[in-house]
Amino acid sequence: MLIDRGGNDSYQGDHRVGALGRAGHQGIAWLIDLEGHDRYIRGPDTYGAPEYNVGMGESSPNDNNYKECRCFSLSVLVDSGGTSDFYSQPGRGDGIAKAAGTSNSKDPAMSTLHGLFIDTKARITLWP
Ligand SMILES: [Ca+2]
Ligand SMILES: [Ca+2]
Repeated sequence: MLIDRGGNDSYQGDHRVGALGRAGHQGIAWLIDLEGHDRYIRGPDTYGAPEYNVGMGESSPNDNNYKECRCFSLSVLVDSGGTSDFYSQPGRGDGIAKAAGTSNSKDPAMSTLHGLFIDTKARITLWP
């Protein structure tokens, strides 16, 4: 979990380092930015498997332990405060809120669930 209380930040990552609010293999990842003009840059796919090239509030596949637990990951990216931000990933931007990830009915372990992306003008106060 990463919570940033303020400032103009630049977040960069790829599939190996958490990729900006991205969990995998039944993990949980939260990236919460409460203020500022921020940049979210996810690197190119260097793994060679597009289903792992996800992030910004979307989970990667859960194939390591899916047989045993039949559960998915939880990935969340929240940006609040109403300032404009830059997102390198298509489908992410100011004012967008959506559930992210896809279900793979043929191979559920390869589903990229669950995910949540929220960029909101609302100010979120986690503590006084
Ligand atoms: Ca910030
Ligand atoms: Ca924003």
